[in-house]
Formats: sequence, structure tokens, C-alpha cells
Amino acid sequence: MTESPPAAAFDLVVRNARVITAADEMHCDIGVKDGRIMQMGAGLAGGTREIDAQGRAVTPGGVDAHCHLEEITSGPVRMADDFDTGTRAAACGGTTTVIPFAAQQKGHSLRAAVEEYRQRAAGRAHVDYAFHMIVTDPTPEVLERELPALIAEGFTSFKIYMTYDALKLDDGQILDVLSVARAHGAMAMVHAENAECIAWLTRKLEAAGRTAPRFHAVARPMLVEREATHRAISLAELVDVPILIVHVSGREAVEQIRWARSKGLKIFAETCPQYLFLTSEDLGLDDSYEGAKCVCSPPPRDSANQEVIWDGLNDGLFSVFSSDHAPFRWDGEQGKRPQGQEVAFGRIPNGIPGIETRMPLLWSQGVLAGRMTPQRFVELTSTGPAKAYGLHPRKGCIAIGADADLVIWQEGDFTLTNGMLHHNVDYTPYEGMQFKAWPAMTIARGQVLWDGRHFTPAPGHGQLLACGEPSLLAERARFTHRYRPQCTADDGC
Ligand code: DUC
Ligand code: ZN
Ligand code: ZN
Repeated sequence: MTESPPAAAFDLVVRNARVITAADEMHCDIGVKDGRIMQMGAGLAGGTREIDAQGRAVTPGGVDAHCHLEEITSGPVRMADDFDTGTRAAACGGTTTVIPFAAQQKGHSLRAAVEEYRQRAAGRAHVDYAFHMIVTDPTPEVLERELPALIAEGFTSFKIYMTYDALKLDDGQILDVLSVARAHGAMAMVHAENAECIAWLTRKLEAAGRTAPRFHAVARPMLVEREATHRAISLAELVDVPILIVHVSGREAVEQIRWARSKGLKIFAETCPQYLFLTSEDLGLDDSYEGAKCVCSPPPRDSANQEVIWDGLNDGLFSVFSSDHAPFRWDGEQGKRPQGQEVAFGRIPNGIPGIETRMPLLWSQGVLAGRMTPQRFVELTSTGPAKAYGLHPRKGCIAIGADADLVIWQEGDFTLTNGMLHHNVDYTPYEGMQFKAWPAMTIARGQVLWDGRHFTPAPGHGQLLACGEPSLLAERARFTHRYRPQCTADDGC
């Protein structure tokens, strides 16, 4: 009788890894069983699959906590990436968890938006995903029933807009939704730009015939972001709730956030690659339409502001570094040239692709260029977002019990072209940029999705994650009033 070989101790062992976490660095093997990290140490027992990391850096898989996939848009415009192509690109760039947005349509229910978005994603995503909600119509039904129930079900963050007609809330509505965040333990993300100032400037510029893409940045100067950031901070202080200001672009908003923190307010912040690697000059120096490729909001600023963002990334101002991937194609009817037309800047779809380049850009130009420690890189791209949105410690760390979401980094200089990318967009704003590294391998819950050359599709491998209470909320803001009208006797404040 022949004996069958002993079962391997692990499904996968990654050997000889230079493991980098938000706090530490260690050389060890990582043993994976049933999609989770089961053991870490030297000389682990065998795995069904063995991967030799050869001493290369291994970081937690990225958590891209701000990306737009298959979101409903107005008019003829459509987002180019869905849950299939968007999560494929994410995986090839080292991201193993994405958090896109289930957007409420004004006049419709928030619950319906979440359910519809759940259907769109089901069985299609290659990496795990959670949803933020976008609250555009805070009716009593939404405030009193839908939002509390959805938060309890694991949708513990939502975005509110201070601009865009189809999305924006007024100050009273913002106070209402922030009160729900406080009472039920959700993280409110704020898009802070002053809608009236933008509308007024846009009218003036268009009346003067200044309609080229570069005037997008003129219509959204830093003061409109500064004013709205200050207002959002004040509204959060009034309600006594932490908030997270998304896609902070430069000095003026940064100053407001530093001021708020100096008062002890719990104001968190996110920034994105476009504020490190693009400037307003990328929107055009003349009236060429090419600059539409880099139209996003807030717009990229200048090189001095890029330095302010680098400082904030390194000194702890920012907790989260996201892509704000908002994919619109260049060619065709549904993207940057709606119905094939070059349109005035105010009608150019806002957003740029970046889900795949987010991690390699920051690893190349931050860590390998000596501008950021590898630990800070992990904090910003993985651990911080997982903590901000209630996914830690399952996501965002390399630790026993965590999901086996891993990136093995390969160093090597190359020039990026869009043809190397896996999104469904026909351009990248980073065309021609020098990179120093790219993921040699991306592993999502123990499964190799990207091996440095090939993507192995795994539709349905990505699962919808229920988020817990964001751990960043654990520290409450300081109380500002003895009498707080938002409190009722039984809401625990
Ligand atoms: N700005 C946003 O607020 N969302 C999508 C993309 C953008 O540029
Ligand atoms: Zn936004
Ligand atoms: Zn966005």
C-alpha cells in the first residue's frame, strides 16, 4: 500500500520576504491558509504553492478608498471602467481592495442606490470591495431610517458634496447628515469646493470666450477649496463629529486642516497622485483641447503646492492616499469629448484615471526616490484607508489573521505608456513618466492575480466587504458646547 504524501501545511508560502508594515520591517516567510495569513516566521513548513520573494519588499495589498467605477453619470457621458476592468487594473497596480461609491440620485432612495450597485458588482470584481455611499437627497426617510440601517449593515462611510448641481448639499443638509454620522458611527467624507464661486467664475469666463480646458483651473482657484474646507470644518465642529476631507489639492486647504487640528478637532484628510505629479499646466498652456485629459476637481495646482502635499503626506496630516480614479475615455462619444464634441471647460467630465498607477507612482517617486519611508507608504496606501473605513485589521496589514493581500515589488526603471495599463481608458495622464518599480506580483486573499506580466482573471473572487465602525472615529472630536442640540437623551453623547 502506498502512502499518500502529507498534506501541505499551507495553501501558499511566500518565502524570503522583506515584509513592510506601517510600523516595521522584518525578513520572514508568510504562510497562507484559506486566504488568510496563518503564520509568519523563518523556515515555515511547505505550501501547496511556494513563491520565493528573493528578499524583495512585500507590502500589504493596497486599499484604494476613493475610486469611481460604473457610477451613474448625467447625459451621454459614461464611466469607462466597471467592476471587471476597474478591479483588473487595480490588481495589476498592487491594489487588492477598492471602495467605490453607491450614489443616490436626487428624488430616489439611498437604499435603492446601494442595492443597484450591489447588483452591478456581484460576481464581477477580481478584488474585494466595499461601498461608500453618496448622499444627495437627505430626506427624513433617508436620515431617520435608510442611513442608520445601511450603516448598521456595514456601509459605514458616505461622501457629501459641496459642489456639482446634481450632488451638492446646502449647509443645513450637511448638518443633518453629519448628525447621523455622529449618532451612528459613520465616517463622512467631504468634497469641499464652493459651488457658488465656481458657478460665478464659470459664467464670467465663458462670457469672455475663455472656454478652453485650462480655464477649468481658473474657475476653481484654491480659495474656493479653502472656503469650503473651512466651512466643512466649522459644520463638523458644530455637530462635534470627525470628518475626512477628500482630494486635498494644495496649501490653502492644508492650512485650514492644520488650523482645525491645532484646535483639537478631528479633521482627517486624503490626497491623490494628481496633486503630486500634475500641475495646472497639464490642463494646457494654450487653448488646445488636449488638456481635457487632466481635468479633475479640485484641479492640480503648481509645483510649490506639490511640495506642500509631500510635506502633509510625510508629517501625518494625510491619513489616506487614494486615486480618485474617475475614468472617461478620450475617443468616442461618452468620454472627455461628449458626443464627439470639444466642449467648454464647464462641461468636460471631471476626473482622470489612476487606479493602477497610484501605488507604483508613490513607491517609485516617494519610497525609491528617498522622499518617504516604506512604512509611511504602507500607512497611506493601505493601513490608513483600512482604518478610516472600518476594514482594519482584516485589510491593510500583514499580520496573522489578516487577509493574505500582498504585493511583491520589482525594482527597475521604465517609461510608462498607456498600453502597459489594464484599465478601459485610452490614455493615462502619466504617459511618458519614469517609474522605478512595479508590482512583480499581486496576491488577493491568497490568490495570485498578477504575476508581473499576466493578469489571471478571477471574476467573483472579489467579495463585498461589510465595514465596521471606522477606527479613526474612536477618538471623538472635543465637545464644543455644553448643550448640544444634535443630542437626544438616548443617542449616547
Ligand atoms: N472630482 C470628483 O469630485 N469626483 C470625480 C472626479 C473628480 O475630478
Ligand atoms: Zn470629489
Ligand atoms: Zn472622487
